[in-house]
Amino acid sequence: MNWSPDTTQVKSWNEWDTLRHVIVGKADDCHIPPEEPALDAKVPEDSDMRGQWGRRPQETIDRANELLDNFADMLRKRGVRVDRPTPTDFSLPATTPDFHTDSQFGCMPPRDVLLTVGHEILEATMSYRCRWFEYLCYRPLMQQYWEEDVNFRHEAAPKPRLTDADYHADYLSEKIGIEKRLKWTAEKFFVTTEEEPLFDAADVLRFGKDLIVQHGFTTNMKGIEWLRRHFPDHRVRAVNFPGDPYPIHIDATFTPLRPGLILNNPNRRLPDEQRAYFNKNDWEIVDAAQPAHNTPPPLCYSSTWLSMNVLVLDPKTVCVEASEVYQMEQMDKLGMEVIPVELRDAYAFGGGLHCCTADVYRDGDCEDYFP
Ligand code: DAV
Repeated sequence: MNWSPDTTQVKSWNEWDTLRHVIVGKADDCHIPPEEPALDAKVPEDSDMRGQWGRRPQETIDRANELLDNFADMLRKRGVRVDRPTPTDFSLPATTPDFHTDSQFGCMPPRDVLLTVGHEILEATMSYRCRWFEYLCYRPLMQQYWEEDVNFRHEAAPKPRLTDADYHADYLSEKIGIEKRLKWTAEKFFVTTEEEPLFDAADVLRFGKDLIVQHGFTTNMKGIEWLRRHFPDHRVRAVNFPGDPYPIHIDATFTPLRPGLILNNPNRRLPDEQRAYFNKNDWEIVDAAQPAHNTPPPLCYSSTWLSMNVLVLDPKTVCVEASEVYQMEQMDKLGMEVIPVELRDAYAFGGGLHCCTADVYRDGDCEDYFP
């Protein structure tokens, strides 16, 4: 059955086929959560965010929402159906029998929480305590899709305990230093332990039959094994990017644009032995252009490499952040039509154009790109 705007269908097998239906996040009530192990490990040591938390300033929330609304409107004008989450009260603490944290995070980056694979949307375990309840913001949509599409599979991975046993205490010291961080990354010694399966959805890239998953701060090997058992018809492959001192989420590191073409962050190169898998199947891995900025915007967790956190609308068309002139130029040279989208003032709320979206429907079927 082809896609029609009048019926809800959930289906998306990859990152590039023509996008018809998407969720775009919201910045409402977003908080900088109090310190906690996995989150702390990601805050750069020289960041303006160290030691401060609370609700983000209203004018920054309003500005981020203006940009997200404009992005949603632009997609709608191009015929894409856009849904939005329902924010909960993020000032409320997150408390379970196993942990307590004084506030939550927000619902700007749905990509971190929701993994769409075929007709299924899977809620990730998550790995930060402050994001444990974030799936609730998407439940109204999940319920609606479930009512409207009899083929939709709504799944949730086992909620993790997130006790202190989930985190390596070595990462909790104030100053670790980049050199040690890089050594730890190369050794695959990350802040999360192997206590229980953990993964964020944004560590997973969908290449039809293959799911490529980054092992790092937010996804451990047990999380990857859990995905392997959950998707028995897929090949689930773990990848690592040794050049990244703060490895969370694959989508500012490795960006497929269309069958056969991937951008890789030149500071976080995929090791040769892992590259071979792509190269022998005729995939070209190209160094991404440099970011246009030397620093992230204020109060931002992410690096300047959100430049390559793009949303592919179809194999010839890509949304790139409007100030990322070098990335836009490279896309143009690679034969992509570029749609500039202003989003930089929303980066602090959890990421870029890929992060702030989650697929509901793309054309195409499950193909084997690595036969
Ligand atoms: O480069 O800081 C950001 C990914 C956000 N989902 C980075 C990774």
